[in-house]
Parts: sequence; structure tokens; C-alpha cells
Amino acid sequence: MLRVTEHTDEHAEDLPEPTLRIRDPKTSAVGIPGVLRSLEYSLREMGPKRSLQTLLKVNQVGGFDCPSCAWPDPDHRKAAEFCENGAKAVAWEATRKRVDRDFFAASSVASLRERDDHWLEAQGRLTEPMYIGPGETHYSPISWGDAIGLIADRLRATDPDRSVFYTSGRASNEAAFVYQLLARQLGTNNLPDCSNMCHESSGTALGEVIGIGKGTVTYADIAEHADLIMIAGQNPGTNHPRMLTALEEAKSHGAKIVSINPLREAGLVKFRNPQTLRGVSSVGTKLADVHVPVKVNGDLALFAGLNKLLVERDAVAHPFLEEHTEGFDVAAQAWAAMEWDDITRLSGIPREDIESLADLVESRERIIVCWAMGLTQHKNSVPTIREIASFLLLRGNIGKPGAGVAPIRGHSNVQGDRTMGIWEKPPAAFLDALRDEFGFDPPREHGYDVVAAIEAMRDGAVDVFMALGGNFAAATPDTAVTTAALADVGLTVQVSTKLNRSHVHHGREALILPCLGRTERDETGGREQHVSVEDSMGMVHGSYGRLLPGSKDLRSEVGIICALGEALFGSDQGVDWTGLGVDYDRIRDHISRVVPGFEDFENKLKSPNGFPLPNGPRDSRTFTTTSGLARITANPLTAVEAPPGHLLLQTLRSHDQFNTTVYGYDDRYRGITGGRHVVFVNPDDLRELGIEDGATVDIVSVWTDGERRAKTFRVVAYGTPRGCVAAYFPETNVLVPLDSYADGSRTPTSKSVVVRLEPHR
Ligand SMILES: Nc1nc2c(c(=O)[nH]1)N[C@H]1C(S)=C(S)[C@@H](COP(=O)(O)OP(=O)(O)OC[C@H]3O[C@@H](n4cnc5c(=O)[nH]c(N)nc54)[C@H](O)[C@@H]3O)O[C@H]1N2
Ligand SMILES: Nc1nc2c(c(=O)[nH]1)N[C@H]1C(S)=C(S)[C@@H](COP(=O)(O)OP(=O)(O)OC[C@H]3O[C@@H](n4cnc5c(=O)[nH]c(N)nc54)[C@H](O)[C@@H]3O)O[C@H]1N2
Ligand SMILES: [Mo]
Repeated sequence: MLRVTEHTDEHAEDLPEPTLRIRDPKTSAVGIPGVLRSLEYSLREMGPKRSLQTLLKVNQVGGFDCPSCAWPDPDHRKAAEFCENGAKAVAWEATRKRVDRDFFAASSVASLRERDDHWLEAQGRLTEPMYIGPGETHYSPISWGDAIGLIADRLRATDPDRSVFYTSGRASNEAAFVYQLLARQLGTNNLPDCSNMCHESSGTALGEVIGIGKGTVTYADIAEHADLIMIAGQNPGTNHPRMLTALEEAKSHGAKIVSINPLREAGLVKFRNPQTLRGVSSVGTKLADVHVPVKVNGDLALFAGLNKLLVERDAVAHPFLEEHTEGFDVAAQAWAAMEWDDITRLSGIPREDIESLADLVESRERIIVCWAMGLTQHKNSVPTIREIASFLLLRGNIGKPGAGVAPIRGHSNVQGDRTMGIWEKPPAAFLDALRDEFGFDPPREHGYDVVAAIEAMRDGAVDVFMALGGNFAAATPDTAVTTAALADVGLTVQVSTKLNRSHVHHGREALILPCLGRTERDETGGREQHVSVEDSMGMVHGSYGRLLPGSKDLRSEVGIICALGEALFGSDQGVDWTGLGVDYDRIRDHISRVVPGFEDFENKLKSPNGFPLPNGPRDSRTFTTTSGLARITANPLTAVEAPPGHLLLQTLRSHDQFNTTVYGYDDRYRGITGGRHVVFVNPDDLRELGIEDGATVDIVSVWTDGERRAKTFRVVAYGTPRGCVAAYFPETNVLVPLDSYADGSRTPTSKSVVVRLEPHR
């Protein structure tokens, strides 16, 4: 018998959402509606003058890096090198609205908890440090000095391993480097980050089989050299819109594009590029040549099927396999033994279609596979990505122009943060380099990742939780468990730009520390400072804030961390915290000696388009695995199959959000306006379940420890494979069990949740 536990979405009832309307999904992306949308947001949040000033600086040489996604900039930048969603992200940060001390005096935390995620952030920018103490109902102002002193006191009073330092992927390289330095000087590797919920599966799998946890392609590989690009589990039209321009360019060079996705996402069907006349008129470029409607979690089976065929047909690159790889013979036997019945049942793709896809693959010389969250957030994500690496290796598609693996990163600097040492499992060589540079012995024991951090908080093992950006309470799984866990922590500290759920689900004491955003001028230490970021293709470049800060009391992330370092350690215990906090060049100087690839950092950063980090597999087919060879693996066929009467839920992003930042209630391409509580279901499933299109249901997830419920969702009949449903996060995070995560990477399985739909009563 399943125990029924009280994990419910407390915000679901009495929604302040405008009226939900549902239309047919769109068949093309961007074009004029996209341009109008970006202007509408900008004007509303910033007004005309600030809008123009701001948008012309995005992703330009000497301007700031777009704070939205991690898609790289082309060498040939256009005057407007941003997209509709980048413009929203910028406008959201550069808004003229403010959340000040009067706002907090007028709003109890309890009243703020009743608000939804959109409302909280829409109140505007945080302006000064705020504190709430045990038993208090309202936040009140606190000085920077007292706030920093308080954190230092609480950290000193406890064991280093009872503190946790979370990072979201917007932090610059400089901020990330000093943050991990502070945690390690304190004596802990408890450095969970948003990567744990994002591309951790990619890093884990690629590290195992090609020796580096990053992608192996450049912008030009995609835009100019590839002749086949496969896009699996990614919705670039919404989440990496500038990628569509690169895909359009790739098509003009004759590349074919295959989309592998349960949903037929608008951006991949047809793209109207507002930068070209062809785009502004309604012709558009047909991007995807083939759409493969794989079942949710069916990709391992699909790629295993392709690999089986390539080996059977002897369509593999023998010289490459002999020179650069190991494991082929064993894998070939495993593929030969796989049954087609399993492959087609688990992938949902008929054998003939997989055969035709293999024909296309055989006819192409330079293949890239791109992917994102549709592949990384399942129990079998690590083997799935290993299987994709095998697929590319079989025909020598790694380490030559126009070919390779391309995990497309999320947050604008999530990849750079890892490079800077934000990782709960740091490699020994990195720790050795820190020791040699700063003269203290960093802790060697691995720290908590996101799931382990929540478990530790739940079990009373954490006294201080600090977050450098992000929205931990809303982005993580099992909302009811996580918010209760946060409430049990002695002190929670959020370094943030905007009000969010993590401020209202706080510890016994809590601080909100408002910081400068990417767009703003940083004059820490009395001179203009700049920072750097790394994009999804391993290019590092500078970012120069240009706007006046949202309030005179904001501090930079670097400034906040260095002040804390100074309070904890002074400036004479190996790290000159005072010096680092006033001159970011000095941080870069340290980085140049600690992090491989950053030698002569300051100088290289002067190059207008930035500089590439070394990448063994891409540059020279050097694979730093234990054997020095890339590993071919065949991975046992697995997929989550929902029991009868149940469905497999994937939780995804609407077109109107950036993770937990909800800009508005529309999902234009999928035909949704005025609401977010919708669940997309195949019409035949609805018929079988006796549920009507438009009905209101609760989504109930079923797990070993009982049931979790998200209330009042409107059913939308939609083109998704049988048995597979979709709904937006963060609203559905209440349904994702904390202990349901990917084998090997421990990424929460937010794309495969077993659910059933119940009429809402
Ligand atoms: N505007 C905007 N940009 C963003 C973000 C944002 O929220 N808004 N978020 C940023 C971040 S941090 C990230 S990580 C990226 C996320 O970028 P995406 O990964 O594109 O984001 P999701 O909305 O989670 O989309 C997942 C896609 O995978 C598909 N999918 C789901 N399950 C499966 C499956 O089992 N197999 C396959 N083949 N496909 C599947 C879904 O239908 C959907 O198209 O975007 C980044 N950029
Ligand atoms: N169910 C489900 N859950 C998911 C996912 C999913 O697909 N499904 N996706 C996962 C993924 S891929 C990711 S990356 C995580 C994201 O998890 P997070 O990175 O923790 O969350 P965000 O929503 O990106 O964080 C938004 C907050 O960041 C703060 N912020 C914005 N800019 C800045 C800045 O410049 N500095 C600082 N200090 N703060 C800033 C603002 O206060 C804002 O409220 O969510 C994960 N959660
Ligand atoms: Mo992400």
C-alpha cells in the first residue's frame, strides 16, 4: 500500500493568473511577433531611453554578456546580437521597479509566501541588505557591516562541513573563483550548484568516455562545417534562440537537421530570422528536415538502435576506432544481442524509421549531436549520453571540423563556474594548484551536491546555507521537503538581484544581500571593474557592465565574498582578501596560475572575441581517460515505463520564463496565454482515461514513499507521444521525489516523473 504524504503545491489554489486561453501551437518561431515582444518587455520595465542604451550593449565587444543563456557569440556580430528572451532577461534586471525597506515593512513573509513566482520577482530589484531573526514576521534593514559580521560569526561557530555554499550559473568567473576559495579556506567542499540539476549527466558521461566533461565543437563547427546536426531533448526556439541563426546558416551550407523530441517545438519546425528580410516576411527557413517523435526517456533505445545498425552494416570508421578507441568488440556484441522489440517499444520509433535515420547518418561525413535537459534529467541519463558518444565515435565524428558532442549549456556562465572550481567533487590537481598558490591545505573529502545538501538540511546537519544567486527553494525537487529543510537551517543567506521564493522559505535567521547584475557598472574599490565568462563552446570573454546600478547600496558579488573572506580570515593567512576585493585583476592573476588554459589571462581577455580554452578531443583527438583512448560503450536498454493508468511527465520551460524567473503567463509557441497551470496530454490517452480536453485535474506523482500532488491543472490535448505528458516547472517541482535522481550524476529526474491525472475536486 502506498502511504499518502502531504506534499502539495500550496500556491496552486486561488491563482492570481489572468484568464487561461488555449490556441493551436505555432509552426514557426520569432519573426515580427518576437521582435515586438522583446520591445514590449523592454519598454515596460526600462522605458525607451534605457531600453535602447541597454539592448545595444548586449553581447557586443566592450558590452556585457547577455545574462540569459550560454549560447556563444559569432565572430561577426550584428548590431543587435540578442534574442527576444535575452531582451526579456536584460529588461527584467534593468527594470526601474524597486523592492525597498518600505516594501518589506508592509509585507510579512507569510503574505509573500501566498504570492506566485511571477509576482515576487515582478516587484523589482532588491535595494539594501535585509535581515529576519527567529520568530520575526518581517524582514528589516541591516547594514552591510553587520550582515557580513553575522555570517562570519555563524560560520566560525560551527564545523565547516555544517555549512553549504550554493552557486547559480550566472556568477562570473571572478566571483566563482573567490567563492570556492572562501569555502575551501574555511575547510569544506560543500559547493553544490545548479549544474547538479542541469548538465551534470553530460559532464559525468563525457568525462568517462572522452576524458573531458565538456562539448567538443565550436560555433563555426555548427554554423559552417557540419553536414548533419541532430538536436535531441532541447528546445532552442525558446531556450537558445540565437542558436536558430547558426542552424539557419548551417542549412545554407547544406547541412541537414534532425530534431529528436517528443514535442514538435516551433523553433525547430520553421524559423523566421528577424535579422534577414526573408525572416521578417513570412517565408522563414524550414530548419528540421526530420522530426523523430521519440517517447520521453526513449533516447537511449533510439541511439542504441542506430549503433546496432551501423555496426551490422559495417558502416563504422575502422582506422579511427583502432587508433583512438577501446571497447568496440565488446560493445558490438552487446548491440548485436539487443532485441528490436525492446528498441522500438522503449523509443516509440518504428524500426523502418530508425533504418532511414541510419541511412541519413551513413550519407553524412560530419555529424554533431546537440542536447540539453530532455536528455540529462532521467534516471538513465549518463548511459544515454555515453550511447550518444559511442554513436559519434563509431564513425569518427569527434575531433574533426563540423563534428562532435554539443551539450548546450543553460545559464550564461554555468560552464565557467565549473572551470573555476565550483564543484563538490574537485579534481585533486585543482586542489594541489590551490594549495601551491595560497599556501593552505584545501579539504580533500567530497562535499554535498544539491540532493545531498537538501538531505543534510532535512536531517539537521546544516547550520549555514549561503547561495550565490539562484532560487534554491523553487529550482530544486520535492518542494515541500526542500522548503521544510531550509526552515531547519540556522542561517540562510541569499545573494540576489530580485525577490524570490528562497527569500520567503528561509532559515531560523536569514539575510538577503542585494547585488549588482551583469548589466550594471561595477565600481568596486573606486575603479571600473570587469568580469569574464565562458560560453557553451569553451570561449572565454570579458563582460563590462554599463548601466547605473539599481541602488547605491548594491555591492558586487566579488565585493560581498571578499568582505566575508576578510571578516573570517583577515588578509594575511595566504589570501589577500582586501586586495582581491578592490582589484579583480588580482583575482585573474591567481586564476592564471591555478586554472589550466588561463595562462596570461588578463592579456588574452583583451582580444575582442575572447579566447578558446584547450580541448583535447576537439583539438588533437587527445582523450585523457585512464587508458588515453576514447571508450566505446553499449549501454543496457532501459527506460522508465509508466504502469497502466499512469503517464510519464516531463517538466519543462514555457517561452515566458528563465528557470524560476517567470516573466509572464504566455507560452506563445505552444498556444498558451494567460496561465501556467496546464498539462499537455495526447488526445488518445485522454480518450482512454475518460478525461476531457479542458478538464481541470490534479497531477499526482507516485513514488516508493507515497504520493505527491500538484493541484488544479487544465488539460490541453497536444501532440505528444502516447503515455507522455508535459507541464511547466517550477510549479511541478512538488512532484519530483528528492531521492529520484540519475544514476552516476545524481541529477533529479525532472523529465521522467510517473504520474496519474485525477479530476480536481
Ligand atoms: N528563455 C530561456 N532560456 C533559457 C532558460 C530558460 O528557462 N528560459 N534556461 C536555461 C537553462 S539553465 C537551461 S539548462 C537551458 C534548458 O534548455 P532546454 O533543455 O531546451 O529546456 P526545457 O524546457 O527543459 O526543454 C527540454 C526539451 O526537451 C524535450 N524533452 C523532454 N523529455 C525528453 C526526452 O526524454 N527525450 C528527448 N529527446 N526530448 C525530451 C522537451 O520536449 C523540450 O523540448 O536553457 C537555458 N536558456
Ligand atoms: N522540475 C524541474 N526543475 C528544474 C529544471 C527542470 O527542467 N525541471 N531545470 C533545472 C536547471 S537546468 C537549472 S540550471 C536550475 C536553475 O536553478 P537556479 O540557478 O537556482 O535558479 P534561477 O531560476 O536561474 O535563479 C533565479 C534567481 O537568480 C537571482 N539572480 C539573477 N541574476 C543574478 C545575478 O546576476 N547575481 C545573483 N547573485 N543573483 C541573480 C535572482 O534573484 C533570481 O530570482 O533549475 C533546475 N530545476
Ligand atoms: Mo540549467
